[in-house]
Amino acid sequence: MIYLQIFSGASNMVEGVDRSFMVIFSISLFFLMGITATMIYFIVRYRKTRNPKATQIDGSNTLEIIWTVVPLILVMVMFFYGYRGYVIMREVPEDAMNIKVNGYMWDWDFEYENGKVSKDLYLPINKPVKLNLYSLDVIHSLYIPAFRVKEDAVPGKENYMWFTAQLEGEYEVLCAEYCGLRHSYMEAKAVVIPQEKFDTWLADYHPELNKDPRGLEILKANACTGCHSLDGSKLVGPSFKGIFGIQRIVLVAGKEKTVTVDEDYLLKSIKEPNAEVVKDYPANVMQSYSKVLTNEDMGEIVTYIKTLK
Ligand SMILES: [Cu+2]
Repeated sequence: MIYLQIFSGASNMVEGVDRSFMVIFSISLFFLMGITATMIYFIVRYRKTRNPKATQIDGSNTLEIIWTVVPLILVMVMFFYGYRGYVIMREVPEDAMNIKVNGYMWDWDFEYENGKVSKDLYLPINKPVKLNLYSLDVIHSLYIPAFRVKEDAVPGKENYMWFTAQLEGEYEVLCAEYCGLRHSYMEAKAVVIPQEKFDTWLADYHPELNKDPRGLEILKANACTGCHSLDGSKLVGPSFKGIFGIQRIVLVAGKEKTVTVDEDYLLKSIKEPNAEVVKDYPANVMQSYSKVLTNEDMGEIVTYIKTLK
């Protein structure tokens, strides 16, 4: 696990961001120390026993000009370094490699130009890449601290970031916009490898083998798996694993009832998720999917859930 990553040359954005940070940090540190020291000096120098009668001061043009002009210059200096770093981030080189990033509750998908989809962000070293950011549900934010890049993925809006990875290694990818219960699990790896290795990795793609069953595709596309695991682990809702055919205690209007998880129950749970909620799971968390999914889609989901023994 990588806790802190201060790799000075991990990407081409590091220099601009770190310089801007250090400029603001130095100015802030200077004033923090200066103001604190002056304050302590004044408390001692002008305490009641030493200075019993307060002096009345009536304006000073010189002072007012100084404390207007000096901060103005300082914020312009901060703006200059911030802007210089920012402009580079928004101007994507023409030869950049495009990667489509889908953020959803609660995972990242990285889709390459040949259609390969990866859970981790593989990157060739010294090659500019443009990440086109999309969200399938709520606002997320793609954050790679070591590369000093962070951009929001906003539903219904296109956003992007670009950078050149300059140091081989593995780096943390995080979500930096609180997006719900499993926000903190929304992590991935950025893996920077030499171009030849990357080409091999990218070419190792077999759409016909990798293709998910249709039901699973629908579950993923609608972010169902954010709340319902496929491996038996308990998330917000019950896991889909081994669920078909078993009996469950559900609550119907506050009363317990035993149901068999069959096709009818699964379809009803998709259309009216709050009608018969399994005991010990929160109610009113899921919304109805009757307007989102077609009957055919729902059938595919049920067919897929049957296979999860
Ligand atoms: Cu998120």
